[in-house]
Amino acid sequence: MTDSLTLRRPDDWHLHLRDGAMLEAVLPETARHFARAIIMPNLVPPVVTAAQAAAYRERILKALPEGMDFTPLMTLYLTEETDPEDVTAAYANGIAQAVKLYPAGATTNSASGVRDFDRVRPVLEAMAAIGMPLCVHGEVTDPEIDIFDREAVFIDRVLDPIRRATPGLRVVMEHITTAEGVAYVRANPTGLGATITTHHLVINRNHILVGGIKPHYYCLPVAKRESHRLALREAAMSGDARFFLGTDSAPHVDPLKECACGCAGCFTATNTLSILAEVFEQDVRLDRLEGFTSLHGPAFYGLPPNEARITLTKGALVAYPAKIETGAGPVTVFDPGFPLHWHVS
Ligand code: OTD
Ligand code: ZN
Ligand code: ZN
Repeated sequence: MTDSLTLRRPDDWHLHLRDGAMLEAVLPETARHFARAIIMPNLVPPVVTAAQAAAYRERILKALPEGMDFTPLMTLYLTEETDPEDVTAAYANGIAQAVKLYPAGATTNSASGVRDFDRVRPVLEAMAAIGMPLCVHGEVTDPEIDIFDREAVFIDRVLDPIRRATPGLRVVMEHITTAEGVAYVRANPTGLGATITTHHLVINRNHILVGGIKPHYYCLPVAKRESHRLALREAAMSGDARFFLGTDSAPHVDPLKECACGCAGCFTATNTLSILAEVFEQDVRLDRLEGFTSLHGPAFYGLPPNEARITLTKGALVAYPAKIETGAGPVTVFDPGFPLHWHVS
């Protein structure tokens, strides 16, 4: 039986760090284990320009505790006014690694996102020309489409047409939640990757709704039925380099989750690696964990994998706080619903 596992230090290819007091509290939770992360730009106001991304990057580095080693990889929030030249210069200068596409209204702080996809064509074409990845929140916002179908419909109505119209555009389908998402990646061998979150490997929609509503399991895209969770697990553990970890760890203070109109987002930074080790072990795939957490993402983004290593050791129950305290209020840590035994060092 394996009880110790050494991996290259992982990266998180989709992370929400927020700003101010929340940033200060959640950043160490990620930096403790992860070397790099793709930082989501959905602040209020959003991080749209290269100058805004550079300033946000400085705030992150300033909030990083002494002695911690962490590199934020910045993204630009795509709007209908985004200037293609600002985007390509940001990529060339290393200020931003990717652009983030939010359909307007699809998720938290996405109001400035894209309504008319034709209006961002020049940006997408400029990105395709230089190989800059587009990270996509793949859900339609049409009120007539059932929330559980929004990802699959987005692939057909929006993503596939955009990719066909923009040859060479490199796309990351963020936080896929469906068997259709997995199948679309598999059917398109070039220029397409997908992140998978920790929580979508663990919960299905029953976990949110059965026996009382569980606000800390509510996120977007919402968890789907069990067959989809199983498809995600299979993809994450398949060894296919197009699937990699993006936790989508998305902190909200408890009063904003535990209320009549609760915010979407699961905060998983604190215990993500212990959960993933447990999940991969459950499916007898610990040998595939390093690819998912530490190798496939850098390969997609054209970056070297980290040289540093972490060790996961199986032992007594892993203790983690139910909540972390932040200057903005308490944030509940994701509860996977099963005990954790893999310690990270
Ligand atoms: N989903 N919450 C948030 C973002 C994500 O779609 C996402 O990336 C958030 O709070 O920023 C969430 O449920
Ligand atoms: Zn999203
Ligand atoms: Zn996110």
